[in-house]
Amino acid sequence: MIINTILIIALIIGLPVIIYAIRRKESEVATAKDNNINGFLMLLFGIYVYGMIIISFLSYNKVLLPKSASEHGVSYDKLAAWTWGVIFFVVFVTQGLLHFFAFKFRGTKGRKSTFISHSNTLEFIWTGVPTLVLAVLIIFGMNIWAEINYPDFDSDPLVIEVYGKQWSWDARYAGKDNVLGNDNVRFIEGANTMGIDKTDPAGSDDVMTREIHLPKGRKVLFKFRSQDVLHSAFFPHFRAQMNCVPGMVTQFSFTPTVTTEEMRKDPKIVAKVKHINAIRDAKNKKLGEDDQLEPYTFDYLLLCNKICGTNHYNMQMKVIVEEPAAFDAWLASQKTFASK
Ligand SMILES: [Cu+2]
Repeated sequence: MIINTILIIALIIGLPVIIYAIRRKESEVATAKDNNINGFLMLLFGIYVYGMIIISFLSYNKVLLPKSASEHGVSYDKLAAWTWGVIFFVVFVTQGLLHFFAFKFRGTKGRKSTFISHSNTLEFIWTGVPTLVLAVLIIFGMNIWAEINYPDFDSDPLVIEVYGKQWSWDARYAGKDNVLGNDNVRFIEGANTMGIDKTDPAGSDDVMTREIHLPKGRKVLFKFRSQDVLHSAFFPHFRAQMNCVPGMVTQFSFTPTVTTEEMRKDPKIVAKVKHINAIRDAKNKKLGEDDQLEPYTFDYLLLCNKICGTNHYNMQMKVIVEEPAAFDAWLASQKTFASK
């Protein structure tokens, strides 16, 4: 709302200036008045840009994700924070100087610019400083990349397969043997929505589910497949994403560290849920008795992050992180592929 108002005000102020500039054709040579107008407009525009940045930070920080719910997510967030910190520092200084110098050195009769053909000192500074800063960021980033993408597979991770298709997800647990049975798109029939091979004994104890349960503190190794087009399995709260590619298996591993119940008590989530429910309450006042919206409760989600067709938005699956005992009880209560 505030942003819209500011944009409209900016347009109202800006339009007459543009129209004035277009209509005024008498002279091609800038007068002292033109130079002053342009100088001050550059300064004003700078103040406007900085104002917008500050307002956006204040009004939109509530839509940011809460703290990471996975082990690697903490280093991932640290890397993101450092990168943003460096970017904002550089932008604040350079953009500010750009507007200020455009104002300070606006055209003045009789003033000429200095001609500098080359300066070794300047070349050294503007090559050296970015090289150093980028090298630090890249080395830091590559370490975290390696930590996330080459996890220690000897730690007996829980194997879960995620199968994307237009437009829903299926999940499969590898069962007691922790080995997924073979699969093929040609075996898809009736309840066998993931195409599990009936002749492979490793598949008989596999468990197909419509939601993902994860035990807190245990490493999970996800195997991703797609039935049709490119999908992308996106777990925003765990800072994890991997493409699901037809014809190949991709993988990603993470360790959940915060249960759903614990995350629901996080102050940021409490505020978010309160905000969403206030919107729902307001809507409910206008809706009939049969169309009432249910109150929202927080849940982790698996989303699709590739625009994969008309119902792309509908590709979501609930993810529940719970204590290991509760997880074991839930998995034991599920039917295996053989018993289906
Ligand atoms: Cu998709």
